[in-house]
Amino acid sequence: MPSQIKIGYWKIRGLAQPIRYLLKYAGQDFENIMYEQGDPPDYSRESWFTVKHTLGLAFPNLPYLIDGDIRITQSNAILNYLASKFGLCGETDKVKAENFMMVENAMDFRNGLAKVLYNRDYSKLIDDYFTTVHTTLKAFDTFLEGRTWFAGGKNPTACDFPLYELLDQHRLMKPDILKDYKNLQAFLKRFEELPQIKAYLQSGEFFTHPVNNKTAGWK
Ligand SMILES: N[C@@H](CCC(=O)N[C@@H](CS)C(=O)NCC(=O)O)C(=O)O
Repeated sequence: MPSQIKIGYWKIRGLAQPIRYLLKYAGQDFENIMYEQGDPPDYSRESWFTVKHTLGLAFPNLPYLIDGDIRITQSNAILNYLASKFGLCGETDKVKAENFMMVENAMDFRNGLAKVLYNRDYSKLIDDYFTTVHTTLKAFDTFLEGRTWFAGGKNPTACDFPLYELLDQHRLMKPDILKDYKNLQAFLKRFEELPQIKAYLQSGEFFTHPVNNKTAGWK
C-alpha cells in the first residue's frame, strides 16, 4: 500500500533533507517523490512544471507535503507541522519557544549560504563566506553549551534537523570548518548516532550528493 505521506522535491538534499530526517527519526514511512532538473545549458525544470499545478496545492512550490487532505508548501511549515504531529516541538514552553526560534535561525543560516551558492560569482564570494560564517558558527556553538539538543530539551526537536543538515553541508564543503567548535562536533555525532538516523544514513536511500541543484557553484 502506498504511504499516506508524500514529500515532493528536487532530486537533491536542499530544503527537503531536514524533513526527510525528521520523518525517518519519527519512524514514519513516506513516499519520497523527486523531480530531476535538466542538464546544462537549459537546466530544464519541466519535470516539475508539468505537474506543479495539478496537485491541489494552494501555493505550488517545492518542497510540498501531502498527508491525506493536508496539502502544504513552505519547508518550515512542513517541518513544524510534522514536528507537531510527532511530538517534536519540545516538552516545555521554554523548549518550544527556543525550538521555534532555532528553526528560523536555521533558515537564516541556509539563506545566507544559498545566496552565495547560487550566485554567478560563487568562486569569488565563497572564501569571504568561509570567513564571515564563523560569527554564526560561534554563536551556535556557544548556544549549545550545556545542552544536548539545540532547543535545550532531552530529545531532538524540529530545529535540530535543519541545523544538522546545514552543519553537515558546511563540513562537506570545508572539512576543517568546525574544528574549533566542540559543541557542534558533538551535536553532529549525537545526531548521527540516533538509531533511526544511523540506519537511514547507512541505507541506500540516503545520498551525500547532490546537496544543491545543477546551477549551484557547489553541488
Ligand atoms: N520559502 C520556500 C522556498 C521554496 C523554493 O524556493 N523552492 C525552490 C527550490 S529550493 C523551487 O525550485 N521551487 C519550485 C518552484 O518555484 O516552482 C520554502 O522554504 O519552501
